[in-house]
Amino acid sequence: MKLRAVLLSCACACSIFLCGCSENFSGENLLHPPKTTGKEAQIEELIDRTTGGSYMLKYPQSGQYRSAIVTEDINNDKKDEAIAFYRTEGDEPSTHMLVMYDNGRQWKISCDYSSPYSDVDCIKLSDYDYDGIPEIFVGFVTQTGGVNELNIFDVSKNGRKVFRVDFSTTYSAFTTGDYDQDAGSEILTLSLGSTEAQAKATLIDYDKKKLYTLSSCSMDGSVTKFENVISGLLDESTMGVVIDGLSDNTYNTQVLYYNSDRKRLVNFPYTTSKKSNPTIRTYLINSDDIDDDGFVEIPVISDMNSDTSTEEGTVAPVINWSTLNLKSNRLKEGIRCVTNFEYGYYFNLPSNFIGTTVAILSKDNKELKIYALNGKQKGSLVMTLRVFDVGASSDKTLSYSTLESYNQYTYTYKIEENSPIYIDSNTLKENFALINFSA
Ligand SMILES: [Ca+2]
Ligand SMILES: [Ca+2]
Ligand SMILES: [Ca+2]
Ligand SMILES: [Ca+2]
Repeated sequence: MKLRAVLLSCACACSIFLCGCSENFSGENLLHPPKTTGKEAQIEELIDRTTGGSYMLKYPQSGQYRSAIVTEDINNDKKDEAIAFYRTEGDEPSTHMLVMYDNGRQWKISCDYSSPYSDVDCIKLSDYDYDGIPEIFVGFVTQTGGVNELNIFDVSKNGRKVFRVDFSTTYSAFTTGDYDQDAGSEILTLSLGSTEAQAKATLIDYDKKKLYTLSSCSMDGSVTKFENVISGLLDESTMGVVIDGLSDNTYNTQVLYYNSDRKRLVNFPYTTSKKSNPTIRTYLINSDDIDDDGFVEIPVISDMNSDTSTEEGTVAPVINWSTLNLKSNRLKEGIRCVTNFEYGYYFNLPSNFIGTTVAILSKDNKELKIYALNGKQKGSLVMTLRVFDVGASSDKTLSYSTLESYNQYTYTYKIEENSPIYIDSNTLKENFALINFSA
């Protein structure tokens, strides 16, 4: 019985979501949300009354909050507030944002803001004025591709009043965090380059009851899309932002951080080095804290130290998961993996393999053989990673041990008995991982 109820409410939520998604905006198709019960019903009734019953909910396109009606206890009084976006006919293309609170008897409106734009990019809650109550950050999608408008709304302590902060700026991506180590959050906006404007990053801070630009710096103008923006530690005391972007047909990484000594925002490598960018890569592989130690790693892809192709195949690409050394402004290599992009796996190289081995991928990419290096030439075979189609005949797979099965493939390995470089089965298994392409 309980399960059925859960499934039903799930189906209702989905139908609201799908209607909100629809761009069909003729009068006959305006949304009348299915009647729900409890808090949701009261919020919907309030929206109904405010709009005269004819409206279409809009949902944020990116970020943490994706539903058309977001409920969250913003002012920490154990009662949720609600934020909803909608459009009404005849009022196109403007989008309304309603902020609502529960006064104990009924839901009331604390803010009805009308934006001239038709879509919502994202909502973010973050406290920049140190009063313990997060502000509501709302991005609207402008008519210019890749450009959004950021607006900020300040919620009163009792949650019953919401003021629009006299500040707005454009951005392609933005994030918030304590980037200057003063225990309060700043806002960091990132803009792509265009014919009218240079690509840049701007760090916005708060002082004397005002938001102001603390520092800004140039960004790579050839980047046309931000693939991944991640805040994290660069060293023990410096929070930075790591940005993976698409530029022509390659990907690269920029690292932004506030240099407290020089009192300015710095972009590695664009404003720190004229040398070629070591992070350029042809594979879409994003920066991440891959070992969960709080520091963000950047993938630097290189070939192993050997001739790049042989009769049996090509040298497998190696990802050097690197961190930025802020003193030298150089990348510091960390975990190294040989990678098979076609069949989607990594093999972390154990320390005794680094500088002593070469990995060769077969022409069909199904076999990855790691050899000991003999000078610069490949020497004896150490181990093999082999991908089989599920159901491959057992006389083929006989000498291999299974690591994992995924989709239609079985991933297997074999360690050579007389290998000149030591590895045991457990170490091999611990160092093998499938790539999570959806992450
Ligand atoms: Ca509340
Ligand atoms: Ca605040
Ligand atoms: Ca700060
Ligand atoms: Ca890490």
